[in-house]
Amino acid sequence: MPIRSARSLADRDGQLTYAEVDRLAERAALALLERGLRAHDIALVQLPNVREFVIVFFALHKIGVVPVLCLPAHRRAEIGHFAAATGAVAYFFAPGFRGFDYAAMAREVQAEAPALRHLIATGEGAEPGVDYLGPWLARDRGPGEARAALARQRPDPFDVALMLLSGGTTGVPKLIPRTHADYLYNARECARVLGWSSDTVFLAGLPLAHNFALGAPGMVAVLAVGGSVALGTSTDAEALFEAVARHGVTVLPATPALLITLLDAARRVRHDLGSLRQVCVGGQRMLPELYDRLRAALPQAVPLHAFGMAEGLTNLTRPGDAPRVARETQGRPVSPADEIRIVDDDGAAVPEGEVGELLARGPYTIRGYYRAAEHNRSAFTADGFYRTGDLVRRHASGNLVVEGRKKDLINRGGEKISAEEIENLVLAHDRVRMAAVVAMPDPVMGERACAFVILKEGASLTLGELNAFLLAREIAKFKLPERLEVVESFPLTAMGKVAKKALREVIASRLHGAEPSRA
Ligand code: J2J
Repeated sequence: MPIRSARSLADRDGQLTYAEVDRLAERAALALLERGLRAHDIALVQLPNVREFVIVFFALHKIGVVPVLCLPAHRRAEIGHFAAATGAVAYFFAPGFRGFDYAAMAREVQAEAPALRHLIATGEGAEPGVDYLGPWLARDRGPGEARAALARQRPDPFDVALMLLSGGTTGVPKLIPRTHADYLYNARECARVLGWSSDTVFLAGLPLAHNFALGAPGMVAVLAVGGSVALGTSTDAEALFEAVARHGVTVLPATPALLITLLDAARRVRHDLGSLRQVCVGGQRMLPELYDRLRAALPQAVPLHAFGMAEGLTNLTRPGDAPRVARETQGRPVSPADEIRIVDDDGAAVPEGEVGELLARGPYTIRGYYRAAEHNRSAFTADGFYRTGDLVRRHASGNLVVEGRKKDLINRGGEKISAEEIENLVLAHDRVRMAAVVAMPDPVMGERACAFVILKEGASLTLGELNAFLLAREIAKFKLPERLEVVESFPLTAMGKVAKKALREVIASRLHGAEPSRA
């Protein structure tokens, strides 16, 4: 069914008006209150892009419970860590999503997290110890009771509203606390600069748990201006194109990796994509060549760059930017109150137009990660600027161009993998003496993870063996190294640290066939 009326939410089960979403969120909020959840409690939310994501998100906001937005791909290691780090009292999941048994994982996590009292699943069911959203959402209590009970719970706008997960350069992902006021402001500024309105129909195919699809510029931004949101659980080209045609989608967010797949499919697709007005590309740099392909394939849609981060600062190109600026730059901050600096290794401003690290401060950029005092000392400057770890330069137009990064992570199709996190796991293998995980170039994903290892005397190891070992640690699959390079020694920097830049060059040249591969 096309989204004909503004102000609606559609998923594969049909369409809901804002009022219906609100009523369902009220019902869920009341059920949570009855089970003893209270303001400032923390809840892990691991839901795909289905209506329950939106209902639970707003239900928690109504009573001041803080969702930690986990990715559906996360597994026991990550979920267990979030539960332990936050003392979460509730965990929301979709039992059989993509064939994975989330209920079994929930039980295992719960066994080690005494505070985790409530396991709450979508749909209906009868697993002991699990509550189901289905019956909660079906129970009508009349508006009087609901409104009165919820009015007393209304959170303060400056309270933490949600926690996002950091792209991660540290051993374990850091949690990013965002307040109601800052998040909504960020989302509204995105909607404003992109000219969104009640005519906007946004297709969330990327996970809503990501800041990009959630708010900047995502679902919350669309809802803030009375537009409509279509939810998709698949990033399959056929499914997304079908959704564009069915709902009359005007805005499609994508990573460059997804866009490449979509453009390849666009040649043979039969769906009508004529409604698309903006394709918003972020998470990784979209190269000018990809921008050109997008323009040629969808001439009616404006390609936009989104260079954002869950920590705050959102940069966007504007629909009115000159073609050269729109093609070559990653945009500029959305708020006039955003402050940015581009600095060298000593923290001094680089000369205009030169490359340096981007620092950001402003009304919606965090001043610290959750419970990470020590990490915060290095991740922020003394005067409160967030060190993004991104290397940028200012374009003559004033927009920013992303030239690289300082931080030690792998950006796999927009999904961030902390090198340190994976190195620690690889090092736990009893045949491994030293490990360094680096990015290797990939034509679609942009980057994939390559593990360089030094083995113990006489030992051998294959990629399959390593990954079986890592999977047994129950981590998200997207973090697995996709290539293993066994070496005798690591190049070192002058400081005696592993020279990752040199390792990146080694693997890049091997992939280009300059040197024979040993994997
Ligand atoms: C280059 N690098 C980019 C881009 C993010 C909008 C869009 C993306 C994110 C996101 C987001 C990039 N070109 N266009 O939160 O609101 C890299 C940078 C950045 C890191 C943040 C949003 N867009 N990046 O990707 O928190 O390295 O947010 O610091 O997942 O992704 O990652 P994340």
